Amino acid sequence: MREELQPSILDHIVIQDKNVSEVTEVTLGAHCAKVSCRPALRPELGIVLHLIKGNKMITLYGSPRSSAGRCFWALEEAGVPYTQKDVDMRNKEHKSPEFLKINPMGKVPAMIDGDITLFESMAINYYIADTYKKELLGTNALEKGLSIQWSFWAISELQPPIIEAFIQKVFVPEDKRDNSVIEKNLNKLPALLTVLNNTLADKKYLAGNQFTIGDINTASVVSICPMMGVDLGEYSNIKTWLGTISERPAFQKYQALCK
Ligand SMILES: N[C@@H](CCC(=O)N[C@@H](CS)C(=O)NCC(=O)O)C(=O)O
Repeated sequence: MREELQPSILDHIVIQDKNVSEVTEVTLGAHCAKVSCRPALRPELGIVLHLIKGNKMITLYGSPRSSAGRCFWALEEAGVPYTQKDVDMRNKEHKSPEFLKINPMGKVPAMIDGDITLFESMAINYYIADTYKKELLGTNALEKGLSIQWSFWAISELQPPIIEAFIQKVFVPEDKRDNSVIEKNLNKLPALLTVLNNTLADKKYLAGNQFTIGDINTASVVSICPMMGVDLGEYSNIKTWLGTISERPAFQKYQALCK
């Protein structure tokens, strides 16, 4: 299968060695006639070709250790080059007029890709998959539905009690801390984690055999649990699932960014 690159459509290509993060940009023109493979169709060459339309490169705002982390993971899974921009929360840069133009909520992450600006980490991840690696959406209607189902579940059911407890434990000074809020919210977690554990009894990933954005979005929330003193060891299927996921090279690259 051949596809000639058209300089009128593509401004430049990015050639990325699979094993290193270094990226070489090649301007189309003289070179374009020599490049005739589709992205990721020539793994034997050891290179991945990213076709960048309109000279755009993703910029992701936020630290990999924040809610932006799941987006860095998705970018690594998609194998797409990106630029990371720190937002100085201590100096309230996230509430500055400039940043509010990017995310009117004044939060990270936010993403700019060419003329597209998005916020909400899980939505950003679906955009990354849809634009750069469609299989991460799921490969059929059921997988796609399950991927979205578990993302919605993670953000609307699992994350709120974790965050409530997290805020009390981490941000509220000890003398002002309300332990009843921590207890009430942590008590909600076993029922939720049991639902997740049960669904993973006969599945490798949340959508079945296909790893999707739903796994990234859900695992990134579940991974906060141990920080709250929740022992995931009681949930053997969740542990197996997290173990499988943690072997993914993209996950390991994302983890390295967090150090
Ligand atoms: N639902 C949002 C949550 C984003 C969020 O709460 N980000 C935190 C950092 S982890 C933030 O920017 N907080 C600043 C604030 O709330 O003022 C998402 O998933 O993108």
